[in-house]
Amino acid sequence: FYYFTLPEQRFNLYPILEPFVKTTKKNVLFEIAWEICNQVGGIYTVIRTKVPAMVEKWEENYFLLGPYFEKKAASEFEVIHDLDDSPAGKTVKRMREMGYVVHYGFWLVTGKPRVILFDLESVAPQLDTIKFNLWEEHRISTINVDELVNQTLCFGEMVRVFLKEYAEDHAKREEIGAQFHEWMASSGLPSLKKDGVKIATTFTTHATMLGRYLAQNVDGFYSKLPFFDWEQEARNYGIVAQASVERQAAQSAHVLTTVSDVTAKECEVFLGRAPDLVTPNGLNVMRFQAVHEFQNLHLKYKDRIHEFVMGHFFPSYSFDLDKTLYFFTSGRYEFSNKGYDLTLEALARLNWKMVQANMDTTVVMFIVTKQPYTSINSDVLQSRAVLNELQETCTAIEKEVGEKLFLATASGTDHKMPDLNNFVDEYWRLRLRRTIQSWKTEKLPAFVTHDLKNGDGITEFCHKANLVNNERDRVKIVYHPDFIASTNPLFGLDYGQFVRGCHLGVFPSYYEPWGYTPLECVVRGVPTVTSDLSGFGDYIMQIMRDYENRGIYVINRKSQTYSQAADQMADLLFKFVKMQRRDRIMQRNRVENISEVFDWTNLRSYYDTAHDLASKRRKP
Ligand code: G6P
Ligand code: 1S3
Repeated sequence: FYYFTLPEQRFNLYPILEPFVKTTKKNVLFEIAWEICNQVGGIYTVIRTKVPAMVEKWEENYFLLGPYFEKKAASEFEVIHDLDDSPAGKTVKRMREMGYVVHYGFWLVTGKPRVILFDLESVAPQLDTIKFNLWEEHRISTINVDELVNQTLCFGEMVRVFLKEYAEDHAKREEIGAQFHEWMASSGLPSLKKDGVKIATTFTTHATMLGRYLAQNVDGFYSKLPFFDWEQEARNYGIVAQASVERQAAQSAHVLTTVSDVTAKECEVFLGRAPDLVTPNGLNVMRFQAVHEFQNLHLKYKDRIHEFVMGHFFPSYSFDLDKTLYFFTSGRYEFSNKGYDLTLEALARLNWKMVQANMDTTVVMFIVTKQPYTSINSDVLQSRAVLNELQETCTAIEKEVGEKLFLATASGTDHKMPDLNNFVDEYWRLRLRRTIQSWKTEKLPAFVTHDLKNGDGITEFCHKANLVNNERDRVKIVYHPDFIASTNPLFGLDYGQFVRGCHLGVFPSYYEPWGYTPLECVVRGVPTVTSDLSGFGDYIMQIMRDYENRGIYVINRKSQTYSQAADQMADLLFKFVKMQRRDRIMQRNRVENISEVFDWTNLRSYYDTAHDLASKRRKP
């Protein structure tokens, strides 16, 4: 159509001819989530890592909608001051005229997409009306909810207004899609449907509210799953508002997706709708040209972990670092959901096996999560500081001895080997002696690095199983109740570097809709343990036969008892600790080789299919 008209005629003729002319509409996609420019958990990773692949497909017709939080926006968001003439820019302008505070700019992540952030304060005075309408129109009860839920309702409302305004102006010329993630972004979705807004909607859930609560609290959750009454359970746990928004959003969208088959079953029960598609999670995978690059990084960061381990353990006793393996687990503190209980049980059994077998290998298990603490344990900080002092003193002595030795041998005439002791002056001798004295301690190395406010499942287990870093134990525990950041004085590594330095990631989750942690190991060439109840484990079993040989160990938690699963895990960990270095190096190569399967350039297609389907359903 455009080819046959002059530019000035286009818009005049269009309304008259539109019914007779088949035009190709421009496709536009809005992706909406609470975690855009606002990191809370895994959804941030999904969207952020998917951006480059999305921008590649949608180019400038891709926008993200998120909440505005000043502090977070300061580091991730760059304002576009002059509103451009793009359709989205115009809708932002319109909303501002209506009195809303809306920020428009770029999200400063790889791909630099356009992002629209809503200041929730600007709609807060209307909260009562928003709640009234949710009840009147959809029978969603939101009274007496906490502040976070109120904020999500404000966000959902601003998203609704934006999309409605946008569609009114552009639906004639554009095929508009909206991709919602989770209930926190989606309280406006039922009204978009009710008002017949011309947008093809997809709702993706990354867990279900009820699944999360029930898996943690009900024994045998999976066998009882088909029989739960969602409404009654939502009332029991005081989450009626969240569960209702989630359920109605799932039912209102043209397409419902979730991240794994595992969660798909929950959707049927708790959301009253089977998902149309499973959209598995990927990463923006960056592989090195040369294989040895990532192997070198393993060695480099392992050396940094060695430093911590020396500082932490060696004042009490030492062991051979060349025969030491680093295992780790990490994630939010959901003791049984994330499988911390099973991990500890299996480690206790592994310890027993290694002691029985008289092995001289040591396993140091890092448990990285977030729990309330007052400060880093002073003994832990002290030994770290003394190690640094020891290192500095030794370096100074090494330099002094080196220089004097060179001088003495070059100028010597008697061809005798000089006595090195003569080259260290009194000052450095004394300093070294003092450092050595403050280095040694009678205490056992702490198994928690911080002073926790309260004991928890991890400390309780360690005490009960006496897994408290006794010298004879082959499995040592370092429970670090804070997430890892490069500013942390104990490791001085960021999370990705820490992962690279380890030998094995351990994540045998009980409730895990997807689970990024094992995947984050795979792309760095680190073998990992997962479970068949996690979305990732379930997916890998579907697409690969020799996953174990490739360094992905899947614990059977579906059909085994807890104790059988612990045995299976202890056996495979035992097998792992008996591997030779050469085998570990080869296994790291094999696991890293899997990375590309999980690159968003491959996995984006699942989302593309969902969006095409939504579009077809909107206009059958
Ligand atoms: C990498 C390095 C090797 C090193 C090895 C240690 O592969 O390239 O030089 O020997 O890591 O492996 P390990 O499993 O013992 O930490
Ligand atoms: C959810 O975050 P979570 O840790 O609360 O979404 C993640 C992204 O899809 C997923 O990996 C995880 O399993 C879910 O539980």
